[in-house]
Amino acid sequence: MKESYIAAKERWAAKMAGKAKPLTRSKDRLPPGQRQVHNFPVLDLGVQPEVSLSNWALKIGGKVEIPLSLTWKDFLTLPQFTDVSDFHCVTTWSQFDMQFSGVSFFTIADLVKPTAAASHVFFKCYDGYSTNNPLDVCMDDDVLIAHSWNGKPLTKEHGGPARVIIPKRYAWKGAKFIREITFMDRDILGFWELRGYSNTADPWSEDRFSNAATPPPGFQSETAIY
Ligand SMILES: Nc1nc2c(c(=O)[nH]1)N[C@H]1C(S)=C(S)[C@@H](COP(=O)(O)O)O[C@H]1N2
Ligand SMILES: [Mo]
Repeated sequence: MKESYIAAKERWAAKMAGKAKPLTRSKDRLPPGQRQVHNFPVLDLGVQPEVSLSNWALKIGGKVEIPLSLTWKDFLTLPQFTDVSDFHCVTTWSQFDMQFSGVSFFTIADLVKPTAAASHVFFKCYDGYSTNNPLDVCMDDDVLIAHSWNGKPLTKEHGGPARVIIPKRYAWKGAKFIREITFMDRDILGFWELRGYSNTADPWSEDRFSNAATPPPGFQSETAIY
């Protein structure tokens, strides 16, 4: 087992036990090329699917020992987790100190038990959006499937009933309106990754677009299609 995984799980266990040290935030929290905003902009594909809680299900499968489909009630019965993180959108806005509550990715992984073959995770959403991440990016102490933001249920425009939060990646790597989580033995590209966005999406290295610091010719930006 990788040491980084064990260390992340240890940090997470401390958070779950309420024993995590308060985060000392560096002064330098704004990744290069970003500006801080104090509102919470909405970015979507122009569709905000209406999913009633009674119809909501989160399917989790692929390279796992125990595939599952969680109802809303099942989801809320799982151990609950609250964390504060910063949010960076590739369209250059960042918002600090976002408090999200929900279920940790670690909790989901412990339930379904990814097999040794699992190396990547593919996320599918109720609006047709998708995104992909390496498994080790998801297995971190700050990654969760959130149902609340700042103590209130996530609104539909921000991805309710539930959305994925991966603070160390640009926000497009976090699926709103989450519907399905598939553990994969290979990487497949999601919606924006197929359209010129970086597959790795690290805000600290301004890893915005695939193979180039600037958009490739003909690149359609997020905002252009809204
Ligand atoms: N299902 C879904 N998830 C999505 C998107 C989307 O269009 N559909 N947009 C992504 C992008 S590009 C960003 S920046 C964030 C925006 O989240 P927000 O609208 O809550 O700010 O969600 C990400 N997750
Ligand atoms: Mo975005």
